[in-house]
Amino acid sequence: MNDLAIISDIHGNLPALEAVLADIKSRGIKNIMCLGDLAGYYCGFNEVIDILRLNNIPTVMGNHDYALSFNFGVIERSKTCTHILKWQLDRCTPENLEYLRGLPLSIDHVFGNRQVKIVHGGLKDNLDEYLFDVDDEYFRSCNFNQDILITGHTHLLSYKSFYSGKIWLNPGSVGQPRDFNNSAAYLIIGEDFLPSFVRVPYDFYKVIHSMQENGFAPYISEGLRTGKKIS
Ligand SMILES: [Mn+2]
Repeated sequence: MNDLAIISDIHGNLPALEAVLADIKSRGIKNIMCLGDLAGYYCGFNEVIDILRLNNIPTVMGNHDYALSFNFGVIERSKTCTHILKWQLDRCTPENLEYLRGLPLSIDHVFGNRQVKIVHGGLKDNLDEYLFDVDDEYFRSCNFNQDILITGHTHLLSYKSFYSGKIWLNPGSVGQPRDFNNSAAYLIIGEDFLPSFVRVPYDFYKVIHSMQENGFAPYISEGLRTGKKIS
């Protein structure tokens, strides 16, 4: 059995994705799954979507992907996100728009002898639930009968294992870490089902400069340097 790499929340950050994929390749890992949010925030979104699409990496839909492909780029709670997504919608290739529209809300996958479910947000709302913690009651109320739940969206690393044997994981974000660490984050699940959280440094100034060149306000890219959430 091979290790499984989980990537999430790339948000158009091409240099971060390239660094993470190179790291995954250097470890000889061939199984990769993606928790969505390819779109949003940074300028390299078409290149990012191309890579996931052309490499057939199993990917679920994120809220930014949904907003771009089904909601005219609108995310109601954020003027900044909407402004960027409308810019991306004007430039999104037809192939990539069609690809985003076709992404599933969840994927069930068998890894070793365990059943894995991946979603962008959570079990109650696959697209837009911010899952900061999980307990047995959450699994019960959602009829979660699989073994391993992997969620993204918060951009924060999480790992919790239960007496029942269930495991909950969040790999953090490739393209926009929010844990005060500016290295790209991803997750490897080993053959023993134990997680390794990996950080990969990359040149975020490339992204900051390309955003500047395209006329975006500096605060949008500032978090790439500080590892803080955009406020
Ligand atoms: Mn998201």
